[in-house]
Amino acid sequence: MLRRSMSRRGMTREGTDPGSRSPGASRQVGGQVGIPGGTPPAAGRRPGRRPPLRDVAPRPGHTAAFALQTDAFMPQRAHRAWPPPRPLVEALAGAERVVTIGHTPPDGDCVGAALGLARGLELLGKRAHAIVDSDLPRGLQALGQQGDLHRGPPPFSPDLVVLVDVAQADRIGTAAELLPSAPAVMVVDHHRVTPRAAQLGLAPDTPMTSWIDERCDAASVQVAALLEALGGAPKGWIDEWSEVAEPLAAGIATDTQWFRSRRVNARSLAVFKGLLDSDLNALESLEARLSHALPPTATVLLAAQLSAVVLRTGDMTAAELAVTEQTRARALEAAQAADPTTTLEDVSGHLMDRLDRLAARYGIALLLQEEPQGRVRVSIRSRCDDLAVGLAQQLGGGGKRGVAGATVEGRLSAVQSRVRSLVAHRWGLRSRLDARPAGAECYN
Ligand SMILES: [Mn+2]
Repeated sequence: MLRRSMSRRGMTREGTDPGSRSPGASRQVGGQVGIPGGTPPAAGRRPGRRPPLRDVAPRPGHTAAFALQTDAFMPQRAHRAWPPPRPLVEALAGAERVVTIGHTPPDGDCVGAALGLARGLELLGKRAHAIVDSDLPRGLQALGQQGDLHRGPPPFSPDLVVLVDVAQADRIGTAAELLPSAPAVMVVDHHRVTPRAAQLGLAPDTPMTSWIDERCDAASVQVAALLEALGGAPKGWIDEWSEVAEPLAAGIATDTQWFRSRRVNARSLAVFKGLLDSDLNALESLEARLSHALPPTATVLLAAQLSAVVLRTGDMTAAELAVTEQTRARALEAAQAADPTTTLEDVSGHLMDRLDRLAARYGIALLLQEEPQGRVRVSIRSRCDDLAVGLAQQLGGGGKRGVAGATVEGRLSAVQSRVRSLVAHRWGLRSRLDARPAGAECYN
């Protein structure tokens, strides 16, 4: 729960109030986001006239803490930053019993969006039930501490089933069983996907609405926009709405790697700021909670047992980490000795946290994690926007903007050579890649 001191009330209210035309608010949406050392925002703009929105990429160093502390980014209403399509707002307004579903394996955005939407709809007087059918890392478990994040079906029969951050039936675990009998289905996603009724296993003529926007940094931003369009958070994300804001903020923070990822949209920072109400304490507690820090015994064990190589040809390189099911289990055991609440998802999160740095250094970063039932979870990051998504799509997965993944059937070694040959093919090679052990260079 976000703790908010009363003294901060009013600090940013003007900017977050939907009716507000404060100079600060209109300045911000001018697209001319004031950047320290850059052009100062134009003053004296006529009130009531909003200049068109423009995507402004925050510069390196524009982190969440920066956004909350500076007035270079003023808070912005999500439904103004990303106006949701009318049919979705109407479908949600007309629904009484809603199930929200995130993907497996989970991430902060799908948990945040599923939980945030369910909590928001309940505040708007509906029944709602959020499902993520998976074990969760500690930080994400804590988002559902009110017992409102479920793995199983709802105690009511839904009149609307909403998929968030996912558009595939085979990525939602047992929640897929709700789809064939769903009276209506909605898909809210920011990946490069085309939801199809047949693939989702819907009965013929099931009404389906979807909002797919790849420019949106997180499904949690879309959910914030939908809730605002429904009349939620009328005075900003304060009071009871702060409990909706928390998972949504977590979703945006994790999907943007705390705004460190390239090409983060400045509007997402502004929406994030509105959600956290410029509360640095809330930011810090969220950041601490969502970190995947493992005890040293576990990280030492991982470092010793995972395979880390650098694939290269000419001056093109890719870092590849591969970890067996057994090594992950041992690392989990070691971590649980220090903190019994640690889950396997914390181990995965810890490994994935390294990928962004590796991608920055090597161009491509791959993580292959052996999972039960002969499957391998492949996570891909790339400096180049389309590369990671392209590779993941060839493996039957997907993603967006340099962040992608897939779950692939097969043994670790088989999937590893398949991934390597895809990389080689991208690089225009016919021969096998040169793979050199990287060890400490890759994992430290
Ligand atoms: Mn997402």
